[in-house]
Amino acid sequence: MGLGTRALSKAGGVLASASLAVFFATPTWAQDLMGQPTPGGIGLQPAASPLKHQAHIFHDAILMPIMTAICVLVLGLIIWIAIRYNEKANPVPAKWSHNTLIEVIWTVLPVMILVGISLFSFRLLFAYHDMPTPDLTVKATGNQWNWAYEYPDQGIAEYISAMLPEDEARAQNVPYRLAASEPIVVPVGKTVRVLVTAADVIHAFALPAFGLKTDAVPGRVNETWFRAERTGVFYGQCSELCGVDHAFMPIQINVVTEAEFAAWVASKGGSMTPATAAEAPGGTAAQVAVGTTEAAAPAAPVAGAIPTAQTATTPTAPAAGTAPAATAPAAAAPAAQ
Ligand SMILES: [Cu+2]
Repeated sequence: MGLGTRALSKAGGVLASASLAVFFATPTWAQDLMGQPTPGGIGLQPAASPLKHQAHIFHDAILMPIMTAICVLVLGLIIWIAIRYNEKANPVPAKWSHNTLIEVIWTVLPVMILVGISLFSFRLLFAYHDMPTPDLTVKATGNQWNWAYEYPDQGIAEYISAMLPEDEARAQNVPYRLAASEPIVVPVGKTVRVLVTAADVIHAFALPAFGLKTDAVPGRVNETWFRAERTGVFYGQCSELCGVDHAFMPIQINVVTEAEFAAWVASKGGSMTPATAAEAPGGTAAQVAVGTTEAAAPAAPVAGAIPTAQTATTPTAPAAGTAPAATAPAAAAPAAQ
């Protein structure tokens, strides 16, 4: 019996140190697998953009301590009441009800806590809203069930990004169900504006490492932005239940050097220097120069792109055959569904 207990306690000790090791090892793994979920990972994905760093601070340094303090306080009160005021310890309970002071305290205190949280929350919200002048614009259209991307300023016509089939993902040693057939490619350190819309139902463009989560709504253009701090491959997913294949429309962003980006643009038939903004299909450079975010969401190119996205929903038929957005008639959009 004694031996068994000792063995059990030894096993428990090993387990405890193993779980501690896993806990402390997680950041290292997370570093290795930057941009994707990690086995046994705890906490948020490592940040790779300024906004995500701010979100980490908000979560780790403000929300979690407040939540922990509240939980400890409430648990302490429950334990104290259970011990001090149980039937044995307190056989004759007091008969009073209502205590104005306590009721004021437990109304005002939560309000003050929420107001305190909202100050930091709004600061982060405004940071998301205050996009610096973008260096690059990518339009992302959610389809059932893939993403279509377009680079209006570089003249890269819409192309389809579907989930990489399992055998190809295994062969390339990339994460199945996160890897995409055609990624978004952006240069490192540049402010990338993402115009997000959808062609059929509501999707959501989400990528944890950059702190992105923006609804993709048919007939509407939402805007978000990020600035990648390092090169690498980053994964996200559609984050709005959008149908049976909702889980199979990953988002992959490859962050590369400027030279690699220029080479990729050329390989896509685009140009780093369109002669004028107006010449690029759905070009946004003109609006960028003006510096107004209101003008940054031209309705015509987005609406015009919807029919092409509708017709190319199979992974086997990527960009081939899809026309640049500006050439498609905007009026055809509503008839698609
Ligand atoms: Cu979706």
